[in-house]
Amino acid sequence: MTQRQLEQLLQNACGKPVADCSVPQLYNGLLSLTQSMADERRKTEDSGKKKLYYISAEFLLGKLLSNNLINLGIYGDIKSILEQNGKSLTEVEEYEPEPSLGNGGLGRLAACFLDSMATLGLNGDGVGLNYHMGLFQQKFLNNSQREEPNPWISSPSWLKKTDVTYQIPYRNFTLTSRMYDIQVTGYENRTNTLHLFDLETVDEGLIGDGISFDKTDIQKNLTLFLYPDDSDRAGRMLRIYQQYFMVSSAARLILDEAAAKGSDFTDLPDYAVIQINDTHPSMIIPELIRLLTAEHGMEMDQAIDVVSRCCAYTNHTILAEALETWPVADLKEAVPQLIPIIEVLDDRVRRRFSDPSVYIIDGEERVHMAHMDIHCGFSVNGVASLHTEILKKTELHNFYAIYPEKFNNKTNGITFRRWLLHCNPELASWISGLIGDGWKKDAMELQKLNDPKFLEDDGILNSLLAVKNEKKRQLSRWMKQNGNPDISPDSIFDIQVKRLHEYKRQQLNVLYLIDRYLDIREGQTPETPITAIFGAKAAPAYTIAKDIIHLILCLQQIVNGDPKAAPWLKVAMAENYNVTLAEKLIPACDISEQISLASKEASGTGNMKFMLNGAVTLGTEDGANVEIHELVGDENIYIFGDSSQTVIDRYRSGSYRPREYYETNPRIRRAVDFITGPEMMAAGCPESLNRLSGELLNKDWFMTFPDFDSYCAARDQAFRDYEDRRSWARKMLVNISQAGYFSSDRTIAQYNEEIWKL
Ligand code: 26Q
Repeated sequence: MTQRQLEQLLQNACGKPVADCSVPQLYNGLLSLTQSMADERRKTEDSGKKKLYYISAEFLLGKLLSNNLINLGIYGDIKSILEQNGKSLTEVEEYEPEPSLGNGGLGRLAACFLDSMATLGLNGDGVGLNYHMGLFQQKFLNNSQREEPNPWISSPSWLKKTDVTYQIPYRNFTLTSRMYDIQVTGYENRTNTLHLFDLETVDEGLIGDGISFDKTDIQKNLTLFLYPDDSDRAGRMLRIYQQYFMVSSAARLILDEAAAKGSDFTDLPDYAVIQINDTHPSMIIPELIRLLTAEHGMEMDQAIDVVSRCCAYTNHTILAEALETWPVADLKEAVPQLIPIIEVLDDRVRRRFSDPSVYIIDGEERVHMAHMDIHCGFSVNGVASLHTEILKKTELHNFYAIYPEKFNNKTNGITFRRWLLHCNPELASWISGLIGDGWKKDAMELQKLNDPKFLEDDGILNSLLAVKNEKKRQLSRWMKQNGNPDISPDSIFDIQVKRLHEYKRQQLNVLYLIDRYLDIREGQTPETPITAIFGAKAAPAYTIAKDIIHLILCLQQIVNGDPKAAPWLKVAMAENYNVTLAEKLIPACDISEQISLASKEASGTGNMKFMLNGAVTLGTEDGANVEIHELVGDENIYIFGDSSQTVIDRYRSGSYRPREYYETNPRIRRAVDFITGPEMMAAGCPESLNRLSGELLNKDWFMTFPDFDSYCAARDQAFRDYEDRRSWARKMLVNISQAGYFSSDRTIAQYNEEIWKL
């Protein structure tokens, strides 16, 4: 298609000449143009019999317009058409609301996987829920997080209403679910679909102050929010209602699609493979068995066998509190029809195995969702090699002993379309200038960059630094225009962005910053000024996580307001961290903070995005950091802290006493005392700061103190090494060149070869 023809299509879609359109009109026109182009790439004829269903409570998509334009191969043409007409694609991009259907890594992974499945031409759709308010919007008020609803669905929207509806039965009532579809365009390939089920009767008027609402009014609230506060029973019940709504709709869709292709359901595994993304969709197992037996007349044994050959489970965490268990009584209250099925499954386990640790229903009458997945699925995978090893050796050891053949590793990946082509076109074209365009389809070609002819060429290294510099300038401008602290692009950008969680240890980062700040006040200034950037949302009911945000914001106020320190150290916590913001922050990063307590971060995927964009990792030997370390070598990463084995042993022995570190390590004592010192107390809320300091001194469950000294040493070393710009640029280049392994195209190819077999 020529640019003229494309412009004509766009003009038709907008209903008037491009030059006469407002930004919203251009957005509407581009949206409908891309939707119709995507539809043309829907390959029904060669879809094949078998389909993958990726079922997930979250799909953290990010904005869709640019990604679709890139994948349809028209980004450059559209950009210049708009420019020729005096319009800016950037303004249209900014106008688009970001879908709010996810929270963190698990949801973003699902989105990357959708992109890669379509890109590889695989027949795979996503299935989830259409939360009207999604995850909350974060506002900072009095140095604290405040949550507000995030009404992201605008008109027009990428969501397309379908005619598909299902009746979802609960104990006391039946609800109607309706399917909405979002097209998923692959990079120069087919279009797949994300199916999102929604409740017809949702009432946004239920929302009161902030994000509060009546949690018991299921017929009005079911698809209002992602992860409603489950600190009380009503919240937990709502989660059960939500999960069942998602999986019952998904199960019916899967059976309908298989039947339409000729399945009599005894051969369902030839038509459907179901990837269960963590345990939130696990109820699909008993629900499918129930539908096959109760509504389609299949014998129980056969139904269990058929479903078990369809389902595969991905584990994303070993944190005990995130491994879902539901009281039988709660399930009985909402979805009593599942209880007899779950009891049959548990009964079969008890007849085969004597070890109570592998039962589905435990001695306290709780259903262990992961146990059900492992017994009633054909595959169990972890998301990075260390994580899978820990599952096999420790966390799920008793299951591994029973079913060694089910366990496998699929190291996570990211889509290079969004995380390089889209967010960092400057770097993408710099790379193509050196090694051509092949890496866009085969990410391993990035290794061509790992060549002395580039690594030893000052001109090339300087031009790489210039790209980074430009991205830092862009970020600084954006931060300033959007009410965030003023940051200098000539400082070192040290960034930690991710969900706020104690195991990710934002608090360790803060302890370092306090220490550094106090040093600066005493005259020990760094060579190059440092900017420590944070972005994180805390779950609304997670008190300590909110305390940590409060601590960061108070420190930001103190440090940035101190004329002695501010020229050397800035703290900048960006508000409402989301995919759109990540796309601005990651390309501008020099040092990527991946400092979780070893053994706790299953994989991490931010670490991969930073590496791909030429940041150097400062991290523990945890999750995929281990694989990054192996790929780039000791010279090109900063590793610190106790090993996962040491950590696991320390938990086992119960020997950790944080107070001993506080009493014997003067730097730790100085930093912790600062949290409850007069300056902090004046800036913040004493109750919150005291609680946090008490938590560290008495519990420190994620062991920040034992790693403190080695963290400080590694971080200081990285800051010193940054001074040698030439050798730093070489580290950047090695990181970029080795990032190809972390393309989600590789991950998805492995899922397909070893699990899905489409
Ligand atoms: C559980 C119970 C009750 C309420 C909520 C939850 C819950 C919600 C979300 C539990 C877990 C999550 C999300 C987990 C998540 O994002 N895990 C991340 O998955 C990434 C992709 O595999 C990994 O890279 C990260 O290491 C992992 O933390």
